[in-house]
Amino acid sequence: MSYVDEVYDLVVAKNPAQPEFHQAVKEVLESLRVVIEANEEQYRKDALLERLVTPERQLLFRVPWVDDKGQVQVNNGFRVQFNSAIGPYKGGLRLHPSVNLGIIKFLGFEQIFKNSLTGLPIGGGKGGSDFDPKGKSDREVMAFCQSFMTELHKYIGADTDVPAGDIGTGGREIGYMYGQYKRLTGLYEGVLTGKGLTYGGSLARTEATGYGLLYLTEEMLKCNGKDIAGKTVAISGSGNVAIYAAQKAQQLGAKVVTVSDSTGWVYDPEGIDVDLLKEVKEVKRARLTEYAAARKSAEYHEKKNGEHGVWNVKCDVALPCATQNELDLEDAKALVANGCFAVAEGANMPTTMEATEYLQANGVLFCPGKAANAGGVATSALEMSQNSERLSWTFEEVDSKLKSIMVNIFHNLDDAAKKYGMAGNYVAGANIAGFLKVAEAMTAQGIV
Ligand code: NDP
Ligand code: 2IT
Repeated sequence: MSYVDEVYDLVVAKNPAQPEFHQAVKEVLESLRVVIEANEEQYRKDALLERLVTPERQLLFRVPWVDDKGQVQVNNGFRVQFNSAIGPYKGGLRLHPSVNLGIIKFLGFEQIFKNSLTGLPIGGGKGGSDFDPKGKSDREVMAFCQSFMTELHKYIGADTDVPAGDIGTGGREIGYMYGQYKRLTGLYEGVLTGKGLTYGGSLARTEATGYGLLYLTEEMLKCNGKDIAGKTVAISGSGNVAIYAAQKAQQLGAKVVTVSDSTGWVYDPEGIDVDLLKEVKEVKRARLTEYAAARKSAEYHEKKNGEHGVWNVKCDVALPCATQNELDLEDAKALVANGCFAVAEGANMPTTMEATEYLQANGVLFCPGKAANAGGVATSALEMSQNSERLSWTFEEVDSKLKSIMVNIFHNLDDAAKKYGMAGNYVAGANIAGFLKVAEAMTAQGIV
């Protein structure tokens, strides 16, 4: 049996009931096959792949907090410190009721390669909790965040592990967590990114993932003889990534016609009103029904099981920006049938493996999340740099660095795909380019 297959089987056997983690590992290992086979003897001897798929450390902890009725609630807390070969662990904290160890491991594993692709010195990690911030008062969110950090602070630090936002964790949550970290440790340091601008945050971090997604998409289209200007774009999600993806798409001259949340989606043929969307989602924390109620041109659709939602809408470019496995084979077929020619993942692993293969087989340009959404963590690394030098850069400075990072990422994965005989396969290119740097650093540092 090949080394790749052996290691994949090992992952399934040793990590039962973690389908998302298996999926992420499979996608990476499959596209590394050529690279692994060329160095199989050395990698096997060093157990390089076994080490790569095994987190350096996994922290699981209890998070008790008191709700507004005086009732004690208990959530599960997680931090997976996956790989520190190229820098301190770096990756977000997801707060969503669906969070479990397998989800955090899939996200942490992806983060290793994503962070490597940014070209910046950051290792891979991820964390979170099954706490649901939705419908909670600010006081309840604060109580949770303080309890979560009371345990987490023992394991993180500006030079060891630097968490940030993800689903359910935005500026409010980062603020409460930072306050508690500072109180417990007495340290005013860049231990979290995505901080507010008054206490060490970076300009453009809020916009970075969505903007970066569009910078990369623009470059991918350009290198394939196409232009984002004038194109129709379908976006899923209506959170941090989706909002700023929509904003930048419009600035680049595209028309964004959809957004969604977990209960429904909006089709707005005149183009999404981003200011209204921001008001509904960032200020009121409300449902998309409020967006539709305030906008004549918008159609609201309740989410139904088995329905294709936003992917049924005719578009040129699709940008899934909500969550994992939200774009399946049927969705991919609908996109191709409607003439969509490019898909770039704003979310982490939003496209199933079957859907990815179908899109690629049908000539759709496909850029995986670990490259396309790397602008968020890249700008987090820029926030760390600013914190270290006790300075803050202008919006333009951060944004122009972000843009050049995204353009570089695209060319790195394009070149890697070509070099290994898979021109145009950006999934393989991203995995190979991300892997090679980490593998070299792991090898150089000996068996640790
Ligand atoms: P937010 O919490 O700001 O927004 C998430 C959006 O996705 C919301 O519209 C939410 O709807 C929807 N959503 C979440 N979970 C589900 C679900 N299970 N089913 C349907 N819809 C869902 O998160 P972000 O925008 O930050 O994150 C979106 C994606 O981007 C995630 O995959 C994240 O890992 C990834 N990402 C985020 C980065 C960042 O910097 N924030 C960086 C790189 C990747 P609702 O509000 O109804 O739950
Ligand atoms: O998935 C991701 O890359 C993020 N949620 C951002 C991580 C970060 O450290 O900024």
